[in-house]
Amino acid sequence: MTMESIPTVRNSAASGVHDFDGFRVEWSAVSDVGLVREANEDAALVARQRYLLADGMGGHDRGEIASEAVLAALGAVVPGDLTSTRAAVLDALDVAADEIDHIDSRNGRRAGTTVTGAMVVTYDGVPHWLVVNIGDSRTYRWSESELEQVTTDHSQVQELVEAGFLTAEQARVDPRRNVITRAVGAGMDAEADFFAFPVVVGDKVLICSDGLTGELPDSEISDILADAPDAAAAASELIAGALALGARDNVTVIVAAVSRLDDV
Ligand SMILES: [Mn+2]
Repeated sequence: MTMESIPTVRNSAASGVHDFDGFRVEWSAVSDVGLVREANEDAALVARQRYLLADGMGGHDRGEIASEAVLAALGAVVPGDLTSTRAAVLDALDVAADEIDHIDSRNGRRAGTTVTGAMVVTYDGVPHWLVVNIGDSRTYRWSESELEQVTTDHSQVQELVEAGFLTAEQARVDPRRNVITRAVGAGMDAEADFFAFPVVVGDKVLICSDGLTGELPDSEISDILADAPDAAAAASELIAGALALGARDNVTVIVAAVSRLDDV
């Protein structure tokens, strides 16, 4: 048996379709270095029923190695029912954390990475999105023209929002917005949050790094998802929107749009 080798998307774009259980997921992933950073420490990985994104940190290639490591570990999880997939994701995160802890850090910061994304699993026999998150990359659900942030950021400014000191919009532009409170590696807490919701025809799932949400407010993200004719157009317009506003960080997006297989 040969292992499926899944290339990551970094400084590149990829798109395709996955069919399962009467549904079609049309997906597109784009990862751009932005206009200020010299290296792209973000990466995305898409495989059947797996839509994953990581934003690495550490400098001197360490961020790239860390994001690559967590995506390789999670990309190897074969989605099944919700409970077993969740357990497999936790095991894969342990493997990745161990690997990232061993990345050389003699001349600088310890390597680490955020990770978020969605896997299609079954729950009570019904296809569901299982969303995982560590850090301040985000997974959103766009449903019936409404954009909902599924994940909760693990960041200092999110804690200030929850304590009532900042509004979400103030947090988005606050100078402390890059301070995260959980990560895989970097000597940080790597506890993962999980969320689940049914796969619904017409929904779009957006997975993105903070390089998108630091530039574009949710209202503009929602408009782009509403107006774009397909997943590839949505992904490239989101990236273009961040670039137009200065793209001070790496920008990576995955858009996954659900349709009924009978309709295509
Ligand atoms: Mn970032």
